This record gives sequence, C-alpha cells and structure tokens, in this order.
Amino acid sequence: MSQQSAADQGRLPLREPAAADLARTAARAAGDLLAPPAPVRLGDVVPAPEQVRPDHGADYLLTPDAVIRVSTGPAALAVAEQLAALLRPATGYPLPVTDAARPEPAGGIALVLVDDETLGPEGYQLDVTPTGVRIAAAGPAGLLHGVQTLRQLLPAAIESRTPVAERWALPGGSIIDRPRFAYRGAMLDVARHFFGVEDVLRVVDHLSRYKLNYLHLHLTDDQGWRIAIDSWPRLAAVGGVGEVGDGPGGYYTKADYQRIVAYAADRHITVVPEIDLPGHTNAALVAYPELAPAGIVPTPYTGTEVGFSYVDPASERTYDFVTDVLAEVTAMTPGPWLHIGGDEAFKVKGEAYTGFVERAQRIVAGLDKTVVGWHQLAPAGHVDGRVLQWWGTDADDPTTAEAVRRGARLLLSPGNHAYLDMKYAPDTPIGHDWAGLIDLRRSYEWDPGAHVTGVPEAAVLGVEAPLWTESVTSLPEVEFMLFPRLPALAELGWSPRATHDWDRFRDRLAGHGPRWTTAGITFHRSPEVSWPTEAPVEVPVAAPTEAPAAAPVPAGPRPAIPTQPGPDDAPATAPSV
Ligand code: TNX
Repeated sequence: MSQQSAADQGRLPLREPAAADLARTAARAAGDLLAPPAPVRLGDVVPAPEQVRPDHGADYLLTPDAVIRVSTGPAALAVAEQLAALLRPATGYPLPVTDAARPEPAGGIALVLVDDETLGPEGYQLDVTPTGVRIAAAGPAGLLHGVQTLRQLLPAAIESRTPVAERWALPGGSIIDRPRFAYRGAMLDVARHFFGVEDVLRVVDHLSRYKLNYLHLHLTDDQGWRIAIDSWPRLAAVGGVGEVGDGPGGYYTKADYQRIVAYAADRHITVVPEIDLPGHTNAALVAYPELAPAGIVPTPYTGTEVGFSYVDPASERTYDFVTDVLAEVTAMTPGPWLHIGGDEAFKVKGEAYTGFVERAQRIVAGLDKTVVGWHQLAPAGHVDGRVLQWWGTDADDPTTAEAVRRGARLLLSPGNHAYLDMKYAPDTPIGHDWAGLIDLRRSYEWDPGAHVTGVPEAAVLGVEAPLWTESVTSLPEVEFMLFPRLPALAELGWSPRATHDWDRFRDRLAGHGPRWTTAGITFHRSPEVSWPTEAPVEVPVAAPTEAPAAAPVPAGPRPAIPTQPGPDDAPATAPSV
C-alpha cells in the first residue's frame, strides 16, 4: 500500500517492511524455542523487587535492530538516552531512541510514563515478553530504577565498555517494584581524604546502580574544608590544603560542586551537603582563627583523632560564619536537606551545645531547608521536619527516642552495621574496627524499621551507609569498602521486609561479581558468597580501540592502580595510615 492511499483512507501508513518484521519475529521465536534460557533469572535482582512473576517461555532477545521507544516528554527521553548509553558499548547496537507515536510494545524497549499512583514516585513495572520490554512508571525516577533492573537482567558482559559477542537475552515475566523507605543513601567523607569530581561522579553511578537516591557529602572536618565559600574565601583556599597523611588535599569550586549536584540529579539522586558544626572545625579555625575560642591558636591537622576542635559558641562572629556558609551552600543545593553535623563536639557541653544547635537549626529553617544532623542533636529543641542520623551501636538511646516522640525522624546508619569504614575481617588492610567488624552478613542482618528501641517504622526516613575516609585514600579503596556491602544496605532500604533472606541475598548477589569485574569496579571477595569463577577473556565483535575492561590483570607485580581486586583481595593501593 502506498503512503498516499493510506493517508487517503485516514489511516497511518503501514511501513513497507512490516511483513519482513513479522517474518523475522516468527523466525526469532522459533529460534528461541531451541535457544538456551536467559542466563540471569528474573528474581536475581538486587535490591530484591517487591513482586517477581517469571514467565519461562517469554524470554526476550535484544537484537541489532532494536529501538528504544519513549511515550512522552523530555524527562522520559533523558532516561531513554541513559538506557541507550548503558547498552550501546557492550552490544555495539545503535539502539536509536525515538518518541515517535507508534503503538507500543512493538519490539525493542519501551519506556512509558503512566498515571498510576500505586507505583509512587519511584516505583516501576517491568514486563519482558518475546516481542519486547516495557518499563512503566509514574515518573522518570521510577523509569530509571526500571532501567537499572533491566541492566541487571542482561548477561554480565553488558558492563563491558567495548562490543562483546553475546546472546543478549532477558528472562521473561513481570516485576512490580517500589521502595520501602523514601531515603536510601550513602555518605562519602571528602574531608579526611579529598576525592576529585570524577571520583565522586563514579560513586554516584554506583549509587544509581542499586537504586539509592541520596548522596551525603561530608564536606568539612578537622583535616580539610572542601567547598568554596565566596564570603569566607580562606575556608577553601587555606582550610582546603592538606588531608590525613601527607597528601595535598583540595576543594570543590562552586562549579565543581554544582557539577556533582547536576550529575546526581540526572540520576534522580539528591546531594545532602554536610557542614560539620560546632566540632570537627579545625580546618575552618586555621583559615579564620577569630572563630576559635579565646587563647587557642589552631594549626593544620593531618592526624585521625576527633573531638578536639570547635567554633566558639559564645561569639557572635561564629553565627555570622554559620549564616554565611549555610546560605551559600543552600544557594547551590536544590535538595531540601542541609546537614549540620553536631557529632563529637566533646568540648562544647550542656547548654552551650544545645544553645548552639538550636541557633544553627533556626538558621537552616530560615533558609527554607530541613535540618539533618547526627543523633547528638537529639537533646536540642525540635524544629519542623528535623532528621537525626543514628550512628550508635547499642540501638538503645532514650534521648533519641524522646526526640522522635517530639517529631524528629530518624535516618539509620548504625555504626555496627552500616559503617562502610569498618573492616570486613581482622586482616582487612584498611578501615577501623571501633564499631566491630562488619562482614557482608552483618551489613545485611538488621531491620531499619525496628532497630532503635522506641522508634516505630513510621518515624524512620530511611538508611544511609557512611564511608569515613581516614584510611581510605583512592577510588579503588572506596570501591573496596563499598562492594559488596553497599548493595546489602541498598536492599535494606529498598526491598520489602518479606523478601529479607540471607541465603537468597548472597545467592542473588553472587552474579554481581562478574558485573563489577567487567565494569572495572574493585570489590572485596567476601567469603560468605560463592562468587562465580570469572569468565575467560571476552571475544570482541569488532577490533576494539582499547583493551576490554574485563581483560585479566596480568600476573606478576600488581600495577599501582588496577581496576580489579588482586588475588590476595587487598584494595588496589596501600593504605597510607
Ligand atoms: C565517628 S560517626 C565519627 C567520624 C569518624 C568516624 C570513624 C560520626 C558522626 N563521627 O568523625 O570519622 O567515627 O569511624
């Protein structure tokens, strides 16, 4: 039928190759009957989805002619481009993105925004049938979570940065998924050791992979002030110099910080900046000694002790400083939260401490932001919406429970389960052990909804896994402490409690090892998991311009910064402390 005659009849033109399409689909279906099932099972996803309904006869094979279709709007289009960018390198397929109004599903992958309140802002439904994949969500964050699930359903080689000969099959069936908690985060301490923008962006990618939606940046501490503040320029210029050990330190310009915020926002991750007050302020005092209590002359600090420094709570100049800094950070931070620290201010006691915190909380409220602080803030008066971040180890703290009764919400980072700077085992080459050793099982076996005595699940905003970096000096070391524990914490934050099952979790997680290897992510080979033996060298489809990411690390002396764990499971670089 010619286009003219179709238009004449008021119908959409049938594309000429429609018959060929049908024939190809039929041939493919016949081939699939003989083909092996998809190597990944629909239920292998981490974090575990709310509902999984496998359909074993309905695997989908992604083919070179596949198209990514989007229903409506720029937000969905952006997610479709992110999906294409994830799939193109390994498949080598063009995967064009189109928002052409064509009935879906019609082969390929469809991303569809739907008016379905039951999915919530982050939920999604993913359907895999022999003719295509459809991800439906009420908003772009849900679509992106669905995309991360789709990524995990493809063979591990999808993580390769260069084309790989692989059968790109997805297991058939349906997933309906929503998060248990609204806040699922990780914290990176960029003050003890400074990490450049590119490192932080890669950590953002890791968060997105496991459906985390908050990145807390610990921007200031005794060893360094890492964010440019125009009205107090010496904070970064002087206070940003140095770090634990003898490294140079550094700081983010406003443009750097905004780049991190924007990159995270593109992945539906909100940055929570922390300015730690009134303690942990030695770097600020070195820059502006006028903020120090009378008689103290601060000097740069590169050790790892805590609790010795503080801004003078009795001086009005301190509140000028707090107001100016928080206002400038607010102006660069679209998210609702401002973290004011509050931990380990051992030398600011009693009413001096609560008085300082109450004033700082009012300053935050005056900036239309919501206060987050470590749970030491609990005895201070309540302000609307405030969030206390629990990092204790005994789960029994009447002062915190009382603050929750007065209206505070709790963010759970129990030191003995969620602290990613704790060692895995006595011989872990970096990390602390003051909160105990945290192997994979310990990071998984607790319930954020019932953890702190007297705090009901309704008062729990979510979970966060902090990585303090006194002993963590490089990106491979960051990854070594994150993987595989970060996915465990992500699962506690996302998955319904009914899915909680240690044996199933470690079984599902095992298949992620080859993904991390292929993606060049350093990880700890937790002995609790039966990691599959890594695939041999992949066969590139076309001659790659660079070595595949999965190329094995050569035998012999380990290179300075390998992208994979060495045979003895040590992180890539030697700890400096
Ligand atoms: C305690 S946890 C701290 C940090 C340290 C960390 C080391 C918290 C709020 N404060 O200053 O880096 O222990 O594990």
